[in-house]
Amino acid sequence: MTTDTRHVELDAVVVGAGFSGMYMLYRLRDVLGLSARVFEAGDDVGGTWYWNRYPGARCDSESYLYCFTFDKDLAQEWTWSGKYPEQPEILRYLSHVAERFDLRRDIQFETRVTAAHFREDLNRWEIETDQGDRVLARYFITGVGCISAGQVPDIKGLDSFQGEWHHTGAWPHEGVDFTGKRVGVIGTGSSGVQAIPVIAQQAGHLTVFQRTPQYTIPARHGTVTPEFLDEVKGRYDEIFEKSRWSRGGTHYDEAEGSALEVDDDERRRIYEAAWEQGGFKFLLTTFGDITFDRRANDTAAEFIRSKIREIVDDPETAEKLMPRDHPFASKRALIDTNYFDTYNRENVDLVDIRHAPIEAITANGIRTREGEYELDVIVFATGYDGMTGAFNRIDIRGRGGEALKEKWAEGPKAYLGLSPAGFPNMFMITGPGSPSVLSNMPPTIEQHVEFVSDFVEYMVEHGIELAEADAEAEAEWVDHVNEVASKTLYMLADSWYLGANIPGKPRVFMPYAGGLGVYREKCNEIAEAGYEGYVLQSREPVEV
Ligand code: NA7
Repeated sequence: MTTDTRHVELDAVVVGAGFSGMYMLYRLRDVLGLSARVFEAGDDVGGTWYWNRYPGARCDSESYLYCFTFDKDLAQEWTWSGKYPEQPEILRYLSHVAERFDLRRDIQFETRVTAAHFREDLNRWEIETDQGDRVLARYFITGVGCISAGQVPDIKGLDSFQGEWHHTGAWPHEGVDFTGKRVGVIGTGSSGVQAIPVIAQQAGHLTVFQRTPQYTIPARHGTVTPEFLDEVKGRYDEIFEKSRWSRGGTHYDEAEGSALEVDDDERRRIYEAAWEQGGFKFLLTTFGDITFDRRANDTAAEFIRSKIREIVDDPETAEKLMPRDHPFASKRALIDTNYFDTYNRENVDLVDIRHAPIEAITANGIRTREGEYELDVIVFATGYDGMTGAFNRIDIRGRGGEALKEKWAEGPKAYLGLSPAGFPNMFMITGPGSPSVLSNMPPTIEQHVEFVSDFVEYMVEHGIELAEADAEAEAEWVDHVNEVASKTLYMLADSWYLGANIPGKPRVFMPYAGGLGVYREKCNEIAEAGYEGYVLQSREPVEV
């Protein structure tokens, strides 16, 4: 156990050593010259990619877009092996970044932050950890991730199960051997859709317990050639700049036309081409109104259903796999490799638990209303208490001892998704109310980190002791986030974006759907106007 931070005073404490915490540390320490410490629960860097080691775990953004852009040499020297980066490779990349910038010396691993209280008597944050550390810090910055608080549903009888079970987000480092075993997977979101085809190849038998059928687009994963990487690297400046100002954090030419303004043949041709290219291009580059207009969306949804009909041999299984109760991409759009084909395998069965819900987990497997399925291993691909769950696990208190959890009881509130009013000098990287999970994460994280570090630099230069979001500015931002969301189709699905997967969680759309580029522009305007919407308190009384 490291105890060298007991009762110490630092400029900043950062929670989490994923993309966010690592870059934040670099900016605070190496760019601004401040003292900073990162606390990380895992025993190494990586965040999401440290925990999510399930079979098939892979990023849905293309490799050359899923990386840091702040250092040109770093971008040039790293070589990705595939079109999409797989979990072990992302972890190697982040390890390389940690080494290159000597980050680990200021990261305290195997340490969970348990409490962070704003001490009004000191104008400092007092941070406590499960290792007994107590730190006073001027700035409290969270990089806790949006989908890090794993959710194992409360199903009767789990304790009695005689086999082994795992949640995809807390996968054993040594892996799980499925050879010859009877495996059950509950959940068909991103994690399930990635894991199911890989587990099916190894397991004796796989039963998939599906509550909601999903729209998923083939990734068309494969290796990348040196020529491709050379070409991309030669254009990195242009590619990165475009992704920074885009809606989804990519450099794709985002479509603007309507799916309703072309005839059926042309529409089908465009969808076919995007289906062949694979990945998020289907969502971003086909038609601009898919996420806003239900009739436009229906055309994409029907196209995907036609593909399911084509791919899946058994018509009854195909029917069960066809999503009809929510628009395409109103839940997180999914990218897969051989997902629908997997249901043509002899050793795979699909159980519709919307029709016959799970009643209990027994000693031998899972019992639904219609029967019992004997299993050796259960995989929970059941998702996360998204965006707010990781905050609620820490006792965070602002002015007057107000708990963040209480402040957010009706739904999260924070100015720009960065700063909750009443919590001075607290900044959240990819917090609720920011574009975060709706765009490619690394450029989104970089924008947040750079905004925060520029703000901190401004505070240091201008002798500002405290920066606190103005309650009115916060309320306006939350209204804006809701208003933008209300114009999308996101509101029509029971998704984790809306907290719908967690019993009792308020139904509030949490990320900002305005897009990364628009958000960046707003943040820049706010910074240029002297951090409008924040109340700034000077360190010394200003002489007039
Ligand atoms: P998701 O996307 O939240 O998917 C969870 C899946 O588990 C989804 O199919 C759920 O069905 C299902 N689920 C959740 N709770 C239950 C219960 N109680 N019973 C049965 N089925 C259940 O999580 P992922 O880990 O796949 O992906 C999270 C993010 O990671 C993803 O959005 C990307 O950003 C990367 P439902 O649809 O709710 O009916």
